Amino acid sequence: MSSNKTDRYQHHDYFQMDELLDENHLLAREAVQAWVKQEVSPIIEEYAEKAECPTHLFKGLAEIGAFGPSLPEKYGCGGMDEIAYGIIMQELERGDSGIRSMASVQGSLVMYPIFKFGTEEHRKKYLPKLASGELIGCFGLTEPDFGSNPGGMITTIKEDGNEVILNGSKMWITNSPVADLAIVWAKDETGKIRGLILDMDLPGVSAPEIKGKWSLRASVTGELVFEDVRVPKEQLFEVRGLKGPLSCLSKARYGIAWGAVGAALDCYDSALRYSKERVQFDKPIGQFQLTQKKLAEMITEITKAQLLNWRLGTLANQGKVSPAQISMAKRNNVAMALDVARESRQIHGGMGITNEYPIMRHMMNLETVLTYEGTHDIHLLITGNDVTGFNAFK
Ligand code: TGC
Ligand code: FAD
Repeated sequence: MSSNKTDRYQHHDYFQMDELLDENHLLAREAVQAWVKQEVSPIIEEYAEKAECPTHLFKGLAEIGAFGPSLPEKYGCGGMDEIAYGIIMQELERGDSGIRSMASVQGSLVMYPIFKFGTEEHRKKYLPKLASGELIGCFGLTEPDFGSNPGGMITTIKEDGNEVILNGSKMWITNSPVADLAIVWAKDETGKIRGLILDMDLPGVSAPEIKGKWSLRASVTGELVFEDVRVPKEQLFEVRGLKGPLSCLSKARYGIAWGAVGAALDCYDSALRYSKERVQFDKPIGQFQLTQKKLAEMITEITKAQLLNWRLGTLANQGKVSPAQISMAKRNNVAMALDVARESRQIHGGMGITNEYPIMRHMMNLETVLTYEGTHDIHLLITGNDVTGFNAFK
């Protein structure tokens, strides 16, 4: 039985969605697919097994335009639309959720807030270097005691002349151990949440790695610890309140809604091929109704998620998408991908638990994707709040 480490992946487009895409979208997809095939697929199982981040891929991600694809070209970014951004995330996550994370954090959680909330000087100073991968960034919102409820954070900044003094800690921060800068969210003396661009080399900053993850093993995760860090005031964003970080999350959650479909497509593709090749009781297992039920339901759910993404992207391009619509898509598509991974694992039988196939890696990764950027249940509560007008968080 041949493994999915080979490059036999076929794109699955059951409802002819490609007709809804323009030439730029298709070119972006082709370029990222080719890069993933050449640079990610051959090495990813090994890096995941070693629990090591393939940091050499940052440069390649920059070269294919994965950092800030929908931010303006004048800052060295892609200048593409939101659908192109989504397609890029989909193709990266078909390779691995951790690789998509490398791009999500850099583009949506570091470059986007600098673009949206920074000064023109910030934009000119940081965006081109972040787009080219010369600088790597991370995003510090979550704290040890404040995950789903970031508004409760206890990291603080205190004014002192031309500087602020930063104290506190952040937890579960993608890329923090390898980052050159961090977007950090902290409360000022009036209790308002402020954001700042932090140089990771400043005295008092440390970023110990979090070890022992069984998920997102090819992505590096760490803490951020701040001990009396003196940050120049000009590094602060003007925006105040939780809407600052939450609007960055909207951008990243949008990318995850697309990315999760990529992981699901890879699991489905592998299961479909396996079902035609694997013979039991003298027949390919794809001839059994129970296998067909799994495959038919997988492609149905993938197709529904693809349609949801296309509409989400269209609304985003028109500037009409709401955070609650993004939450619905993130929640639906990640849960769908996890279900597809589990069904795909069953179709692969015992082989499905090995690293000959990508299924267990995707499945384990998706447990993180279900949790970060707002958990599955938090997104359900966002939808509940949106449709009823009643807030059930607190
Ligand atoms: P709430 O009172 O609802 O809102 C506070 C202010 O924010 C505004 N707002 C948003 N703005 C833009 N985009 C959104 N998605 C927004 N959601 C809310 C809101 O209008 C309000 O504005 P204003 O002007 O009235 O002040 O806040 P709350 O404290 O009740 O919390 C709401 C809740 C629970 C939904 C929110 O805190 C939440 O989303 N929690 C989940 C936390 C989360 O997602 N953390 C992610 C951390 S980063 C991460 O995981 C990166 S993974 C990276 C990777 O590797 O890919
Ligand atoms: P908790 O908030 O403690 O939640 C535990 C459980 O309680 C969940 O099931 C949750 O749904 C449930 N729950 C909480 N509140 C409610 C409620 N009101 N009603 C019902 N149920 C509730 N954060 C960053 O800031 N930057 C990053 O780069 C980043 N990268 C990450 C990378 C990885 C690998 C992981 C695992 C996490 C990352 N995160 C990052 C943090 C991530 O966003 C949080 O883990 C997530 O928001 C959930 O917070 P928590 O883990 O503290 O869980």
